[in-house]
Amino acid sequence: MIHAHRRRFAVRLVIVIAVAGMAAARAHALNNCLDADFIDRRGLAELVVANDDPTNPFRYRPRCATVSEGTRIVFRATPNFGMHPLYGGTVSGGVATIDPASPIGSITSGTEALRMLTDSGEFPFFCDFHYDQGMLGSLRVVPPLFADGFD
Ligand SMILES: [Cu+2]
Repeated sequence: MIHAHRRRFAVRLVIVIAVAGMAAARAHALNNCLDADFIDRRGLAELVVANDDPTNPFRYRPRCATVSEGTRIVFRATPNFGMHPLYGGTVSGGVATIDPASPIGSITSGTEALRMLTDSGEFPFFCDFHYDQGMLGSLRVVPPLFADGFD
């Protein structure tokens, strides 16, 4: 009897936390990345983010992704970052703001740059030349897949 009651409370608590979490995430919507836009790329050692769409050179692929803590992000630019300087930061209301605390930092030359995303959080980024053409995105970093006791 007591156990059943506890279980019901626990289930209710999980639902409340989940709803609160979704509301918080939706409120952010950094760099046009809505919750439904984030593709699940958790559990990978490495993720490549590149403007490699032949039909749209101003689009990052993936544009919005969820990765695990410790994922190595490979940013790739075509033809190079001199033409598509990338900064960690947000674009809101047409105004781009560099986040000096972002682990993405700035990438302004070459064709490839590595970034280790070790801490959980959301890390938006944009191309300084083309953000108003949709060249922006965001990475959500979450704890490792098996940190919750299911391993
Ligand atoms: Cu660009």
